[in-house]
Amino acid sequence: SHPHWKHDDQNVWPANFYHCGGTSQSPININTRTVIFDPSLPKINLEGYDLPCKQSLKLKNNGHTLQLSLPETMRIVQGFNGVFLAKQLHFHWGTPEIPGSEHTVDNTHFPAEIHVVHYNSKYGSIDQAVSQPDGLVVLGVLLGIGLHDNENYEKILSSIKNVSTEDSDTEIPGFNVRLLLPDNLERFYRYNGSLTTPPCFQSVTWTVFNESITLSRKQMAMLEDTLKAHHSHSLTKNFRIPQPLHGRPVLCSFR
Ligand code: B30
Ligand code: ZN
Repeated sequence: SHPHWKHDDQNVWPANFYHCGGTSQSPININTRTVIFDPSLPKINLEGYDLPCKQSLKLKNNGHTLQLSLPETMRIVQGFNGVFLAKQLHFHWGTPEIPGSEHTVDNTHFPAEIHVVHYNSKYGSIDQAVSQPDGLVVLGVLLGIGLHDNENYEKILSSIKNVSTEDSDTEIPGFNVRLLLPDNLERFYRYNGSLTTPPCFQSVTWTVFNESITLSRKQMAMLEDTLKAHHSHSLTKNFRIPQPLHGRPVLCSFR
């Protein structure tokens, strides 16, 4: 069911997927010295993120990431041009030696990154939206290592053992997805970019929050060690390296 690309092959994505060679690709390095402060960036307003327990969510190992399906009752009602409906969230990570965030800040990778993917309600479905210039909004959170287990992420990470093989899935009870995001949603970077995986459509308005979240070393190891892709290869280093800006502005909501 999945296209035949691998993160190990990312140098040849542009040869096989036209858009991957475009000039507005993601991820990028965020150079904090050259970002442009824009006091007019509107506040992001999330609705319906506090899911009831009885709403079960599908957690899947799709062979290139750990992905949690989200209900369209979760939406971004302010902060962008239009209403954006949640579809899924997923992770990118590396190894204990090779930190695997996709976005870098001043050329430094974080250990991992979470993406919460939303599509523009005017397109009716993500399949229709995914190739449109104003089709998607992705919220990115950089994940670091802290001393304590993160109880909010534990709801997902404790189910990894049930999806260790490619294409396996499991159901987890609803929870407050807002708690996966940083406290401060007002400090973020904003730029126009792409899907970070093939077909790399240049359809994403990116938001990367300034505040990062920490998992314990043990929790990060659950991501790094436990998941397998096809032929039982470890599912790891599933990040794309930062792409050229080609003159794109990177806006910043804070000083
Ligand atoms: S990301 O947030 O830029 N990493 C997609 C959405 C967000 C990102 C990357 C890709 C996406 O919707 N891709 C198209 C659909 N997919 C996705 C999938 O669910 O799993 C199909 C595909 O094969 O390319 Cu695998
Ligand atoms: Zn992603």
